[in-house]
Amino acid sequence: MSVEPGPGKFVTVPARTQHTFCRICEATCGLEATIDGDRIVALEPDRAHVVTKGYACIKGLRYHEIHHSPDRLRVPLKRVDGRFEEIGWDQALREIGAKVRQLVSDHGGDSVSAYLGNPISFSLLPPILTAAFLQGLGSRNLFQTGSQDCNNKFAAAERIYGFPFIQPFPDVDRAECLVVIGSNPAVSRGSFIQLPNPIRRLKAIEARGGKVFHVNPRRTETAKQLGTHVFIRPDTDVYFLMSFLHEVIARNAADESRVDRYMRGFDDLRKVAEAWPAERTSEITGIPAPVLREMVSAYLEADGAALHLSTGVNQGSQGTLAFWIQECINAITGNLDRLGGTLVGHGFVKDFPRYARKGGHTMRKDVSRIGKLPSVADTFPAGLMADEILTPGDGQIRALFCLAGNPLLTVPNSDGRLAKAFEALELLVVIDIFRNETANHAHYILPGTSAFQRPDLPFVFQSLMGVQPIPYVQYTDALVPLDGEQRDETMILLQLARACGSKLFGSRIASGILSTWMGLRRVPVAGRWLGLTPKRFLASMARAFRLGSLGALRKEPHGRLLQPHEGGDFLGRRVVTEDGLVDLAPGDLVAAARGLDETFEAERARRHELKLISKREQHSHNSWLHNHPRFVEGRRSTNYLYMNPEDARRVGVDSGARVEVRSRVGSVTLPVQVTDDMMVGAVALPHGWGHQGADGLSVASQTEGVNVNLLAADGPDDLEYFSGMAKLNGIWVEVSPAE
Ligand SMILES: Nc1nc2c(c(=O)[nH]1)N[C@H]1C(S)=C(S)[C@@H](COP(=O)(O)OP(=O)(O)OC[C@H]3O[C@@H](n4cnc5c(=O)[nH]c(N)nc54)[C@H](O)[C@@H]3O)O[C@H]1N2
Ligand SMILES: Nc1nc2c(c(=O)[nH]1)N[C@H]1C(S)=C(S)[C@@H](COP(=O)(O)OP(=O)(O)OC[C@H]3O[C@@H](n4cnc5c(=O)[nH]c(N)nc54)[C@H](O)[C@@H]3O)O[C@H]1N2
Ligand code: SF4
Ligand SMILES: [Mo]
Repeated sequence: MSVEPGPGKFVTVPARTQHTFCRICEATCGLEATIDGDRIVALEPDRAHVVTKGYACIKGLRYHEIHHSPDRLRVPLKRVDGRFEEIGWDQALREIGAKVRQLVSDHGGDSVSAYLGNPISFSLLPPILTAAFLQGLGSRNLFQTGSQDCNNKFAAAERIYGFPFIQPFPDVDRAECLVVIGSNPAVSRGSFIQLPNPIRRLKAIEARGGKVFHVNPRRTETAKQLGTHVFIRPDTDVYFLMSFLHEVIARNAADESRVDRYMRGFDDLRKVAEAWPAERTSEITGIPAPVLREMVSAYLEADGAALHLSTGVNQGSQGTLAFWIQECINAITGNLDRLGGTLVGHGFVKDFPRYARKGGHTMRKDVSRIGKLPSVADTFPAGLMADEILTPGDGQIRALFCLAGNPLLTVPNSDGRLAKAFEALELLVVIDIFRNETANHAHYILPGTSAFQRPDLPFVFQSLMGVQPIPYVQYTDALVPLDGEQRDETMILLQLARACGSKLFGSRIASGILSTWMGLRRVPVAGRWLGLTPKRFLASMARAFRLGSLGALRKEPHGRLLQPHEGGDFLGRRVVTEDGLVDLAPGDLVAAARGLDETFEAERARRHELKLISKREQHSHNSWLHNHPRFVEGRRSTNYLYMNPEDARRVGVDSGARVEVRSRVGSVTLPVQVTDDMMVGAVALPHGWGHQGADGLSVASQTEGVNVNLLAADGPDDLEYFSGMAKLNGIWVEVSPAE
């Protein structure tokens, strides 16, 4: 209850309850908020939610405290003589607009770039508008977190299925065998699959007599609760998958009639696999041949099985090849497009891949200025940002808009070269809810909204890719109003577009994704759109998605179930390659697979050296939840290097000792935790730390953790070729006791 002064008396306003959904991770759990005036006083899991059914984690349940943090940005700031001063929106937009117009006219559109961070990607409109904003300026330079977590999947899917966003996911609730490779859903709640309550759902596989395997250099929180854990040496998954495929083919387990009817390239694929019997690869993967065979048997005997690889493999050096082989195994064994195997969702837009492909959306065929790396889903790798900014010449980046991201902690070689590059920018604009490490280098900081201040529909993975085992839709209103001078990111982007002269809706993607579906003709300038509120935008999109009015969606505050999956409606119907067949042997991937002999030998030569992997933590989310006091209490106020007892003995350290970790690129010093959860030869270090200089984050700046990305290399030679993925796992390191 709160008491507000009425005319001449006090009126008591009762606290109210409103349902919404969390936008921290892909699970998008239903939440029930208790709101008192402008304050959210409590969050509970929404027990009546149609899918998440009362599931939520500690991060979502404490999000209101992040939202109400005293450190939240409330006014626009401008850096003057190294200090941040308050500035009005009009002036900020005018000055930013003038600078961008000058840069575009002097140096062309590519001189202006943007980095789209992870949190805002869970809202529907801002990512689409950011792409439109840049395209409207004539810039190709959009960077995004995809090159830190998943672009290899987009690159491979474009080749195999004809479109990057066709992403089959396991039908977890019906599968009888699931092989989880490089994912720890107990902590992450998965990726490229909406997976609230992962433990209950994975345990159910075992309860119905099925099998779950975890292939991982670390015995994870998930593996400790269910299934069989199999250690794999970091960044050797492609060899494991090659042997898996080899074994499947050797057993004649391909479903030949299905392959003949719906796929092409099987003979070439067979040749690729020939070279990789399990005996050969076990030497570097560490997976004994009999163990691999046992997994293959379980997979083939199951009535519905899926291999599911995720971030742990994506962040290695062969992610595109690994994902390609995984998809081929699921496809040729008849598990693709069947209940219990892997499914391809419909999303809310009928035939989106076909339609988007026809319009060329997210299918650009160009290469980066530096390193000539291909664009993926119309973005360039974030690991190129420093080079693109620091290397003079035509198309050099001079301005960067950073929306809800913190590249100075999350991108390889951040803080080293990237910090230097950011200082060299003529314009850095950060749109965030906190003044983070990146914002400290900004010329302007614009205060955005927290998820609870924005109305929303499900984000792109769910709306357009449909990676939902149980399809549903939910709309949420904003829960509380803007505070101070914060603005909704949708409006900020529209206002920036107008100020900078971006022909927002003259651009292809925006006219495709927004104008067409919203039944509107091309509109050349942003000005016309400024009268629209985010809610009206969403209303148009909901109608275009054939979801009805927002009013109707609002009447279903716990979500609305959509048509359940039936399987069998993808192959032969929704594959959008030229001939409609699944391509099992894309030419350039087959050619690259030939090069694996060489990398295999290089791995073999270094098989006794230490390799570093990343680790996610229950109470962290990438770099941005360390500013909550409860999340960094006590021994959680730092990250640790996790190490097997045998390796620790060799280095001569025990738990609590401080060690120096060195890679080719940099070094960090931190305390060690000795644990036999780690494989011998692999060490793990959680990312997202290193906040000591962040004076805008009063809690996080007091923590002691170090930035693991000082150890990861950026630049074209160190990124995976097909996708520009940063190599964040499998980094060669040396560890020694710190002085
Ligand atoms: N070594 C290593 N590095 C990694 C990873 C790893 O596993 N290992 N993981 C990678 C992965 S998977 C990802 S996705 C990236 C993430 O990389 P980034 O997206 O660059 O980093 P985040 O920490 O997610 O940054 C979030 C920023 O968004 C702000 N923010 C939060 N909510 C909102 C909002 O609603 N509006 C606005 N305007 N701002 C908001 C936060 O304050 C914070 O400053 O990091 C990657 N980096
Ligand atoms: N609590 C929490 N939840 C999160 C996040 C967070 O920061 N904190 N981040 C969110 C984001 S942005 C994303 S993208 C998702 C990612 O979610 P997932 O894709 O499920 O990935 P992770 O949970 O990071 O699990 C990666 C696993 O790969 C293992 N691994 C590392 N290297 C290798 C390797 O070379 N081979 C194999 N086979 N395994 C390897 C690691 O030990 C780790 O267990 O999580 C999201 N959820
Ligand atoms: S699992 Fe946690 S962080 Fe992810 S959506 Fe659910 S409540 Fe939010
Ligand atoms: Mo991510």
